Amino acid sequence: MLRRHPRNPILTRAQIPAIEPWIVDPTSVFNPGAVLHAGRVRLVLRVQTRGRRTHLVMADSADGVDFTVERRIVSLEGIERAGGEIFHVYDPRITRLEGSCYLVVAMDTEAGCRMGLARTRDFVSFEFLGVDEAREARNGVLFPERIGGRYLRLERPNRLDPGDGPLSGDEIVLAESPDLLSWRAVGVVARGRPRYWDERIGSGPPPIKTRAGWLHIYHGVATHFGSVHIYQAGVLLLDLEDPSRLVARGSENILEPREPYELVGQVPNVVFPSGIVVRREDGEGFALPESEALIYYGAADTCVGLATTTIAELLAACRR
Ligand code: BMA
Repeated sequence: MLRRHPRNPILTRAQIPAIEPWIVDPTSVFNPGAVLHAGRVRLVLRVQTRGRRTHLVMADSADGVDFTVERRIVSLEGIERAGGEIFHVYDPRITRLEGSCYLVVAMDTEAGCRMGLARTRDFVSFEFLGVDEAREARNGVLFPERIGGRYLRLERPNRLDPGDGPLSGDEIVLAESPDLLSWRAVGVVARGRPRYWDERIGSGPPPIKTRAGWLHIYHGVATHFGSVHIYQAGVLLLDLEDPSRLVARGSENILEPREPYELVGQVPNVVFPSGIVVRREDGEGFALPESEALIYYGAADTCVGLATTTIAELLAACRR
């Protein structure tokens, strides 16, 4: 039900300019964060080099399809204060909140995977605000507003040990915070469904506010095929006033690897939604049902795909 853009993949490693000596002929670009900023679509790309090092690089577009990639590595000012060695900063999710754009990033550290937070107002300078030391987790996404005075975040605790790779998880948890830095888990909003398409799950892009509730795209991993895991995208809906309450969840995926660039690459069989842009909302910030949604996703951990749909279609998929 998502429509792949005819120009997919919309970003490949061929479009990443050399940023010597750090980025030269990189291996891949994937899992971008996305936001609408001053009428333009901004992506924060995950660029991976042949040394398997990860850098964040910005891209900018007027139409959301044709991107110009900046010749500059995004540096999160103050990240050294996090202490210890940080191996990778990746999979940024961007939320506009109280006039700033916040990035929740995954950080591979000596202690494990942690969620870090950075803020920017202009996409020129990025201020690192802190790291959540208390949690082994990934796929953190902030809500675009406070609810009941609290900041809210969806996150994916890494409690499963697959034995042959990084820790993973099968729950999306709602957490709350008075200050964006200290977080308390409120409860599980969705669990993996063993034997079906979404056995392990984690948040995709930040939730979208609609009159029907918080619309949320997540990724699900089918692990029962043995030789390969299949990453797909699905939708769920959370209650507007109490987002710890699941209102609806689609039973089928809405995007699965089918095209060659999704089936073949660095990690085969992966579509990994990480950014969403909705252009039309009403006066109170609710996305209009007829509004188009641009969904950016990593394909096979190698390139960036774009799939489009409408808010109304996504809401219908939640109830199917
Ligand atoms: C997940 C994350 C993503 C990645 C995906 C598929 O666990 O590491 O960054 O895109 O696996 O490899």
